[in-house]
Amino acid sequence: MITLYTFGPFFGCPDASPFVMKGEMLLKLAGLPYQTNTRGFTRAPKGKLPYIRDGDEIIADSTLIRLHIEKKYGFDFDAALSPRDRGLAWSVEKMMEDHLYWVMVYWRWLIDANFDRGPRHFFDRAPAILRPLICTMVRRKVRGNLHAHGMGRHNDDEKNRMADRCIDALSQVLGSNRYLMGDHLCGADATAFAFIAAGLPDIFESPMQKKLASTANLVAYRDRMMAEFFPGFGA
Ligand SMILES: N[C@@H](CCC(=O)N[C@@H](CS)C(=O)NCC(=O)O)C(=O)O
Repeated sequence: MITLYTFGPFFGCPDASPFVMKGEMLLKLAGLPYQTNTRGFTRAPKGKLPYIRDGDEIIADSTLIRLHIEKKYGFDFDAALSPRDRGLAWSVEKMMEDHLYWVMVYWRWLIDANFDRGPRHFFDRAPAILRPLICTMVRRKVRGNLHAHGMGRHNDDEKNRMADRCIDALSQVLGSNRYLMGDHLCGADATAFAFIAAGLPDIFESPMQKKLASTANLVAYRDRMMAEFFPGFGA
């Protein structure tokens, strides 16, 4: 059976990480049996989660997990989509992963109050004497990642305007569809669900959270997807 390495549920979500939620959704969409394991981070081949173990193979990165499922199991996540919609779905997914994600990282990790309510608790099991040092080091690394990506170089107003356009674009693509691209699920539903779910918890106070929470079709989509795929979690 496939093992998916995860952080575990946090903030009312099936996982703390949108990429892990995406990975789990991909396994669900493909109908593959899997188990989760929250103890794999220190052995993560690329230093990040998710990764999976599938027999003798280890595949790290949610997109590579998708490609692995497509190749090994012959599963086409986008079977219901036209060629144009395949392209659109992939683009929307990458907009969330490579753009919106970094705004989310900023609000979660670099704003003290949000960090205290959220990511600080990832380290609750570390020895008390080391916890402040670990938090400082990890936040420094996150700040460096944000700077290297480029999103971290923008002021709040600039980040907010960029995030708003992403959220509007996502909402426009979803429209009144049941799933992201229409009546049928596709691969990008894994990502759309994961990133909307990760952006909505109101313990992370931010303009981005407020914008998401006031975008009715995205909230309703999160609720529908949560009920269908993670019924234990509620909205
Ligand atoms: N491109 C990767 C991104 C995964 C990723 O950024 N994971 C984050 C959590 S959201 C992580 O594990 N970060 C740990 C670290 O950078 O130390 C994917 O699609 O899986």
